[in-house]
Amino acid sequence: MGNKTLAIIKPDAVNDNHIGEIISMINKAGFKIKALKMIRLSKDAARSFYEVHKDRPFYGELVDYMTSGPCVPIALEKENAVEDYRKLIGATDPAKAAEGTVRKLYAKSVQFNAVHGSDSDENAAREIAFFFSSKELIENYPL
Ligand code: 3AN
Repeated sequence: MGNKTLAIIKPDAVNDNHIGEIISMINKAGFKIKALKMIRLSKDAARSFYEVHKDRPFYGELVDYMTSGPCVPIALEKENAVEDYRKLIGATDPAKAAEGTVRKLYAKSVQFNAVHGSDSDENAAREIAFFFSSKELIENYPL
């Protein structure tokens, strides 16, 4: 058992065929996958997911990007999940991301930055519930 966080492999990384490498990095870093799917977000769903950013100048572009192709939301569990996953993915801007992080390897820019990670336990719970019903979250795993 541990804390949960929501990862999303975003449309640019899906389009570039990096789903496998990114999931492998997540597994090797000790996270357990509790739920996973591939979906194409509607504009309304993307607007709602990123509502916290609605007054930011990049909100429209962010919604366009997140609806440009399928993405892969993944509910993860690990002790200290939120912080450890953000360490694994690196800084929002790949130019500032540490060597070996997901964004250093696969992000193209601050906008097309390959992956999402929740920024608090509270947001993780909200974001996981946005993509997954309680029935879709696998309990009693690993065995
Ligand atoms: P993070 O994804 O590291 O939590 P946030 O929450 O600040 O970063 O930003 C959410 C998303 O909005 C980013 N992943 C990126 O796609 C987009 N974004 C953030 N800052 C910018 C920016 N300055 N210009 C364009 N898009 C941005």
